[in-house]
Amino acid sequence: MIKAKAWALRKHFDGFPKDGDFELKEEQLPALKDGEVLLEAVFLSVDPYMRPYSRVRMKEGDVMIGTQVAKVVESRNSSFAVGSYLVSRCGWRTHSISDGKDLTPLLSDWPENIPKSLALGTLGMPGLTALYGLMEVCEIKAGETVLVNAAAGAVGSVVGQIAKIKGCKVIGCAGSDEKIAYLKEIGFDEVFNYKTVSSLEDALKKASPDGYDCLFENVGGHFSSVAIPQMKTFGRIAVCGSISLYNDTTPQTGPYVQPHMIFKQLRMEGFLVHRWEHKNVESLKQLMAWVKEGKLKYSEHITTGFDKMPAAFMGMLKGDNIGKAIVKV
Ligand SMILES: NC(=O)c1ccc[n+]([C@@H]2O[C@H](COP(=O)([O-])OP(=O)(O)OC[C@H]3O[C@@H](n4cnc5c(N)ncnc54)[C@H](OP(=O)(O)O)[C@@H]3O)[C@@H](O)[C@H]2O)c1
Ligand SMILES: *[C@@H]1O[C@H](CO)[C@@H](O)[C@H](O)[C@H]1NC(C)=O
Ligand SMILES: CC(=O)N[C@H]1CO[C@H](CO)[C@@H](O)[C@@H]1O
Repeated sequence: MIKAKAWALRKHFDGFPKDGDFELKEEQLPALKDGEVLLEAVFLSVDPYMRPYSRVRMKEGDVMIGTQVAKVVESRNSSFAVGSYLVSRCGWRTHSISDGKDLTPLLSDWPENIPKSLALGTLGMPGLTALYGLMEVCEIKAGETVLVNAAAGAVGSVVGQIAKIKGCKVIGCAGSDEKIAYLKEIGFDEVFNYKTVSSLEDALKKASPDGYDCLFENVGGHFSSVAIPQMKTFGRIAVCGSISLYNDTTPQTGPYVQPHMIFKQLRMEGFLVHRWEHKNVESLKQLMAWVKEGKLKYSEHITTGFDKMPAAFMGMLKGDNIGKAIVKV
């Protein structure tokens, strides 16, 4: 019999998450039934959505939601070979049993020299989010100017690079000078540290005096209020995330967007990556091809130890990560 460890939500987050909001539990897993597989976590993902979804998808005591790259260690289902790797949505657990329904195998020809953890980042949900937000929502065209915030993160770093591949000019901002150096290294045209510029408005005007065709919005709040007036006529805004608002207890208010939306004839659309799930296999193949060609570079911020899951999650919210925040068991 296997003893699994799992991190549960002990108490709903109130403002920024705290150590005491999490609780480490042990679970005894039963023997496998026909059709089931036993999974062992190899890499776990910590993502911003866990903060807002904790309120609506979880009750106190539930295991934290999330995905992981897992290895099949025992199988009573011929579709899943022992030793194979897949992405599971079983949450913050070291071991789990699945009937196979919520499992996504890694691309079949995954190269040896590409870390499997990328299935949680550039070659997984965040990479797909970047691709769909740019291609389906912003509908970027060569020659356009794209602005992305949280640019050094899992989604943002892929957004900038795909926009470059598609022939756009890319402006990105992030919260440290080390991140800014990284963004230059991976080909962003203009970059700035939003925490140290004296005026966000001036920084945006300086980075692109003609304004922006597309805004890939990861941050929301104040940034959004300042960036929307900098859009060009017929600009498109893909509302992907609003991390600056996720742990508010009192809602923030800001300037109203309607006049800019009207007079600049802007389009603003929120989206969830799952909308284009039917295209995921071909999209992942495209992302993999760019990675292999060296056109899409990746960085990971890896924390070692399942016991450090809460710290890794809180660290990501605070901006510790360049690229995807990952926990290695
Ligand atoms: N719609 C969808 O389907 C979908 C899917 C995936 C992700 N998302 C959203 O996309 C965004 C990025 O996700 P990710 O997984 O790529 O995370 P990430 O960017 O790798 O990590 C979060 C980053 O957000 C930045 N940040 C935190 N608080 C901030 C604040 N108050 N103002 C500005 N920046 C702040 C931090 O970087 P700095 O050092 O730069 O501050 C931090 O590193 C999130 O909003 C997430 O919810 C949406
Ligand atoms: C294996 O799992 C899949 C997905 O849940 C299921 O459709 C299939 O019937 C299972 N196969 C066997 C042999 O149990
Ligand atoms: C009130 C509070 O704790 N605000 C923080 C919420 O989390 C973001 C990062 O996710 C911080 O930037 C805020 O300062």
